[in-house]
Amino acid sequence: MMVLQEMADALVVGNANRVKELTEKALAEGITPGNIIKEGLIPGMAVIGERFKKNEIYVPEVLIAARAMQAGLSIVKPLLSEAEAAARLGTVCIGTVRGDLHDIGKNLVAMMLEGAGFEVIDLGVDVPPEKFVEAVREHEATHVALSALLTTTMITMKETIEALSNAGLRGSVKVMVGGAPVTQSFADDIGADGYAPDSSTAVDVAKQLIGVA
Ligand code: B1M
Repeated sequence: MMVLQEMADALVVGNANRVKELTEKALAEGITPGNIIKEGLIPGMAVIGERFKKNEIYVPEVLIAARAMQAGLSIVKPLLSEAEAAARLGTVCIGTVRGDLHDIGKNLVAMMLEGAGFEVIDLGVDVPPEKFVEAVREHEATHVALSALLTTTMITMKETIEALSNAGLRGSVKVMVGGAPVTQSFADDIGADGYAPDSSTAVDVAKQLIGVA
């Protein structure tokens, strides 16, 4: 459908007003909120993810595109039927771990996951392990995404995984970790299920962990 292609193109160039207009037009044409997300907003965000991964664009362009995505998403999200909401890929509880206030990278990961079709519960920064545990229970999360930018706070990722285990939730939730000082070998050491060096890869990893191509 033409309007959805135009919406994806407007998102890629970060034109939030145009995305908003086209979202309203698509709704007026009778396109369902779920299809607007799946065939307009997500494909646009997927292009941004690929370009970011190839270093063809940088953080500012991703943030501008994400703002355009939010312009459309904020209109259609409240209109999603229960069935459409249930068709989401999964629910991710994301946060920057206790003691750490860096949130730019975490916000990018949250936006990319939302743009890829996940429900994202953003717990913010300086999030203690108990808050992750509570949120996983409350939202029946499929994934937890932990961000840390300080070498001194990386250890809290391990504590968070332990808290999930102690709460009996470890079997039902996939834990992903990331942030500048985090590595695959650290992720393996602390028993995380996945590691992503950047926000686009975080989407790939989140999907792989639940067997979605
Ligand atoms: Co801070 N800071 N900072 N800082 N800061 C760093 C991280 C540092 C490397 C700077 C340096 O010394 N060169 C250093 C850490 C050193 C270390 O631990 N080895 C540092 C320090 C020391 C500090 C303070 C202690 C400084 C002080 O007060 N003495 C203090 C700590 C405060 C605290 O957290 N308790 C502090 C404070 C701050 C500001 C508040 C001023 C500000 C944060 C603002 C904010 O986030 N709202 C800040 C900033 C901006 C930085 C730098 C300059 C930039 C970080 C950033 O936003 N990068 C940073 C130096 C640097 O990295 N060059 C630095 C851009 C962002 C897009 O990248 O966050 O890596 P990044 O996210 C990427 C990936 O890592 C990945 O995807 C993202 C997108 O591709 N990713 C994930 C991130 N999270 C993920 C989660 C996932 C998956 C992937 O889940 C699955």
